[in-house]
Amino acid sequence: MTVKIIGESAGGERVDLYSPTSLPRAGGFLWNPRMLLQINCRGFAVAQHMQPEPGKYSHAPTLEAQTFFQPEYPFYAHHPGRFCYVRDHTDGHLYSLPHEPVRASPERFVFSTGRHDIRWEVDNRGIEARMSVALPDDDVAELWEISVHNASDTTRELSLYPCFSIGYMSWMNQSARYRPDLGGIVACSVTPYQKLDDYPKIRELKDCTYLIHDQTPTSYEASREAFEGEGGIQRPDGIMAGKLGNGDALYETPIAALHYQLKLAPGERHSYRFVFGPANHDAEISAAREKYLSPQGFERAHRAYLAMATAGQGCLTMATPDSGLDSFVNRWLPRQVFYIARAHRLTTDPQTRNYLQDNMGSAYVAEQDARAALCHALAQQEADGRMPEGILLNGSSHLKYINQVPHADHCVWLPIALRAYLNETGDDALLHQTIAGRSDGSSATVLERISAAMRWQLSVRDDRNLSLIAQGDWCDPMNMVGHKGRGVSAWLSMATVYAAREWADICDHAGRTDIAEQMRGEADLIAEAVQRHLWDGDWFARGITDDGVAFGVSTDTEGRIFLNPQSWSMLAGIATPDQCERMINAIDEQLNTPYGTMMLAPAYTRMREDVGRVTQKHPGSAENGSIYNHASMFYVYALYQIGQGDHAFEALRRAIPTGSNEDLIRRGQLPIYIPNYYRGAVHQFPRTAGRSSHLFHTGASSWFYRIVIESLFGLCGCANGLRIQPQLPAHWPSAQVERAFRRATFVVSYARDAAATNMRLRVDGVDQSDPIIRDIEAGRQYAVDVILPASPQ
Ligand code: CEZ
Repeated sequence: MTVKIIGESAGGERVDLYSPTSLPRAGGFLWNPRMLLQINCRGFAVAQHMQPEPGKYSHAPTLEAQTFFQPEYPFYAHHPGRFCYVRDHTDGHLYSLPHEPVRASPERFVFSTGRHDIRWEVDNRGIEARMSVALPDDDVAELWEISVHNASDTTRELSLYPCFSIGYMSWMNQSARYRPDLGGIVACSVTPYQKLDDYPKIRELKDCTYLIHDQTPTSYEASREAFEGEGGIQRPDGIMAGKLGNGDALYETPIAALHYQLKLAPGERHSYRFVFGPANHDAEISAAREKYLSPQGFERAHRAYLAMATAGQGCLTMATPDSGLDSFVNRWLPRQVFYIARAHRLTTDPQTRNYLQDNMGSAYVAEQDARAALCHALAQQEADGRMPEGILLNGSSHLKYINQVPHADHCVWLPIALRAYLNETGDDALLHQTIAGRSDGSSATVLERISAAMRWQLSVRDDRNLSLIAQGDWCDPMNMVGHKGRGVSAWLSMATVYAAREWADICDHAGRTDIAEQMRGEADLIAEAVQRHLWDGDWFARGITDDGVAFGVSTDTEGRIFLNPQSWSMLAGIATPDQCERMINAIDEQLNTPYGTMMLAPAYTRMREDVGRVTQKHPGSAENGSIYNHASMFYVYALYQIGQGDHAFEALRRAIPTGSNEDLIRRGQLPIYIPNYYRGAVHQFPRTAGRSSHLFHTGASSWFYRIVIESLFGLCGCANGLRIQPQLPAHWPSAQVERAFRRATFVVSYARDAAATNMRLRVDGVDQSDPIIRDIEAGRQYAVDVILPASPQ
C-alpha cells in the first residue's frame, strides 16, 4: 500500500505533509490586514508588511530572491527562514527544525497547516520538538512557540538555537546587538535613500527587526558571519563550539540566534515563546513584549485572530462524493478569497481589474467589502468615463510601474463585479448611490458612472468595430500587439460585448431601458465584427496586430490557439453552438492537461515583437502557456454558462491536486490554495509540467468560489430571490450544501432519481415548479430538496 504524503488532521481542519523532501517547496501562508507570512515546509519564509507600502524585515541576500513576482521562489541556504537547531548533547547529534538549514533526515516529520497557524513536529531519538507560528489580528509580528518533550526514559541534555534570518538590510546603515533591556536581539538599519524629500517617509519606516524572548538565553549571536564561521549555515561554527559568541553586528549582516541549554527528565516538556517582527523604535518593541510575551498574550492574540478570520469564512458548506473538493471549498478557498481582497495583494495601488475581481469574491465572503470597493473604485473614475489603471487605497499612494502602462480593459470588470454583488445581495439601491468623483469633483450615481465607463469602453474600437488593445488587456504582458494604436484584442472585444450585455440587463431591471438598448446595439456591432474578422475555422483568433496580422490562428506555429477568446466568445453569447463544439474540441486536443487548461499553445519560445513580452516569459510559465488558473476559471465559468456541466466540472477539478502522491509531487503544492498557475507547455517541457507557481495572489480564487456557488450548485441570487439551477457532474449521485444567502440559510439536498426527466424542487416539503425561491425571510432556515434526473440534463 502506498503511504500518503499528505493527510488531514484536527477533524479536517488542518492539512499535514509528512516529509520535508517530497514537496520541498510546499508551504502555507498566514495573514492579517497588515501583513503576510508565506512559509514553506522547510522553514524558508517571505514576510511582507504594509507601512503603508510593502516592506520586509527579514531580507534575502539579493533583492530579486524574494519578490512576489518571482513566485516559484528558490530554496537555498541563504534564503530567509525561521529555524531552530537542536544539539543533542548525549551523542552530539545535530538537526534543525523545520528541516533547514541542517537538512538531517528526521525520524518523524509533520508540517501542519491550519487556517490560523502553522506547525511543525519533528521527532528524533526520543525528543519531540515542536515549532509553531501564528499572527496577531492586526499587528505586524510573528508569534512563535518552540517546545521540546523528552519522550525517552533517560534524562537528556540539549541545546536549542532558535535562529531567525534578518539578512542584508541596507548599504547605508545596519547593525544588531542583544538588548537585555528589551529582552532579545534588535537589528537596526536605515532604508537606503538619496532624496532629501524622502527623509520624512524614511523616518517613519519600521527599520528595526527584533526577536524577543520570554526566557533569557544562555548565549546569543547577532552577526551572521560570526555565527556561521567556516561551517556555514548548515553547521555553524557558533553551534559546533557549543556556546554562541555573544557578539554584535556593526555594519555587518545581522542574524538573530539565541541559545538555550536545558536538561529534560524523562517525560518532561519545556517551551519557549518568541516574537519576531519590525519596529520603528524601542517603545514599539517593549509594547510587543508587554502585549504578547505576558502570560496569556499568545492566547489572547489567537482569540482576536479567530474573530477577524471567521468574519470571512464564506457562505457555503458542501458535502459531496468528492471529499478533497469539499475540504478545499469549505475551508481554504474562502480564506484565500477573503485574504486577497482584504489585504489587496499587498499593494496600495492594485490594478483596477484585480481590485474589481478580487472584490467580486468579497460578495461571497464579506459583502460590505464588495460594496465599499465598488464605490471606492468608481470615485476614481476619470472625467471621460474610463477607469484608471490602478485604484489608490490611501492618500499617499500613487500609480506605480505596471499602473503606468496603458491597458484597455479596466472598465469591463465593473458590470461583471457588480453583477456578482447584485446577485448575492439584491442591493439595487447601490445603483442610485451618489459617488463624488476624485478627478473633477463631479457627483454621479453608480448607474451613471458605470454607464459612462461602458460608453468609454465601447468607444475605444477601430473602424472594423473591434476593441483596441493599447499596451495590454487582461493579459498585461501582451504589450506590443497594439502599441502603435491599431492592434485589436479579440478577448477584449468579446469581454466588452459580455460586459455591455450584463450592464444592459442590470439597466433593464433598474428601468433604464434606454441605456440597455444602447448597450445592446453597440454590443451587437462588436459581436458581428468578431464573427467577421476573428473566426479562424475551428476557434477564434486572439487578436490582430498593429500591422494587420491575425494571431492565435491555425497557421501560427507558436501561440496557435489561446484559451481566453474561446471562453469569452461563449460567455458573451457570440459563438454559435457549432462554433462552441469546435472550440471545445480544439481545446481538448491542444490545451487540456491533467492540471487544467493551458492558456495558449504551443508556448512561445522566442520573442514575437508584434505580440510582446508575454512571448519572452519562459515557455509554459505564467501567461506564456501555463495552466493560468485565472484564465482556466473563465473557461470553466463559460462552460457552465453554455450548459456543459460535466466538461466544466472536469476542468474545475483539475485546478486543485487530486490527492494522489504522484499528482501532489508533480504540482509540489498542498491543496490549500489555488495558485496563479501550474507550468504548462506539457509537450514542450514535460519535466516541469504541472509544477505550481506557489503564488496565491490570483483572480482565479474569486471566480472559483463564484463558480462553485452559482454554477455547480446553481444557487445563484437574482433580483427576486435564489434561483436553483444546478449542474452537478453526472457521476455524483447526491450532494448536500448549506448556503447562507440574504441573511437566511438554505439547507439544500440534491439527489438523483432515475424516474425524473427534469429537475424537481421541494421547499420545506412543498413541491415548487418555479426555480426561484422568492420573498426570502431573513433569519429563516429553508430546507430545499432538489431532485435531478439520473443522467445529465
Ligand atoms: O500579473 C497578473 C495581473 O495582476 O497577470 C494577469 C492580469 O490579468 C492581472 O491583472 C494576466 O496577465 O508580467 C506580468 O506583468 C504578469 O502579468 C504578472 O505581473 C502577473 C503576476 O504574475 C501576478 O499573477
